[in-house]
Amino acid sequence: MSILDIRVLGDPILRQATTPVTTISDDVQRVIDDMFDTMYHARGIGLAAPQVGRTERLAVLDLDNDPFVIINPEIVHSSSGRAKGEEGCLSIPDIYADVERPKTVTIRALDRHGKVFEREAGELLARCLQHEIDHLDGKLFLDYLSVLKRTAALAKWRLAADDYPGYIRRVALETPEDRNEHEHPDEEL
Ligand code: GNR
Ligand code: NI
Repeated sequence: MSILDIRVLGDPILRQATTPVTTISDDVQRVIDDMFDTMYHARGIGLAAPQVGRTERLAVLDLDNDPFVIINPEIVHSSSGRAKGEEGCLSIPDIYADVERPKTVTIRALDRHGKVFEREAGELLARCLQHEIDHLDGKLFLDYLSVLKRTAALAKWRLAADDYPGYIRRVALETPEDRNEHEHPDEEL
C-alpha cells in the first residue's frame, strides 16, 4: 500500500463532481487500500477520492475502529433535526469551524464487494458521512459558513497555503509532530 498526496483547497479537483464506479476493478481496490493508508497516516476519520486526485465516487471512513468504504453513496434520508459541530478537513489543514447539518442520515452505498448496503448514523458518523458525500459533489464545509466566518477562514488559509505548492500536501513526509500539530493546532500557542 502507499500513502497518496492529499490535494488541498485551490486544487480544482476538489470542486469537480465525481463519476459513479461501474466496476470495482483491481485498480479501484488498490485506490481504496491506498486511501485507508493515507487517511490513517494523516489521522483523519474520513477521506474522499477527490482528496487524493481521483474522480471515482467513493470514500473511506473509520471512526472508532470500524473501517468501511462507501461506493456511489447517496443520502436516502436526512432528519429534520439539525446539529452543530466542529469540522475540519484534511484538504484544508488547520482550519476548523462549526457547521450545522442534519443530525441523523441514512445512506445507501455499495461496499467493496459491490453489495448494496444501507446505514443509519447519528452524531459524528452522520457528520462525517455528509462531509464525505459533499466532497463527492465538489462541496467543502467552508461553503456552509457565513460570509464573515468564511472570509476569516480563507484569510487564515491564504497564509498557510504557501506550505502546499501545487496544492499538494505530502503527508508521507509529515512527522508525527506535524500531524499532532494539525490535530491540536492551538495547544502549544
Ligand atoms: O478527519 C476529519 N475529521 C472530521 C471532523 C468533523 C467532521 C468531518 C471530518 S472529516 C475529516 C477528514 C476529511 O477531510 N474528510 O474528507
Ligand atoms: Ni474533508
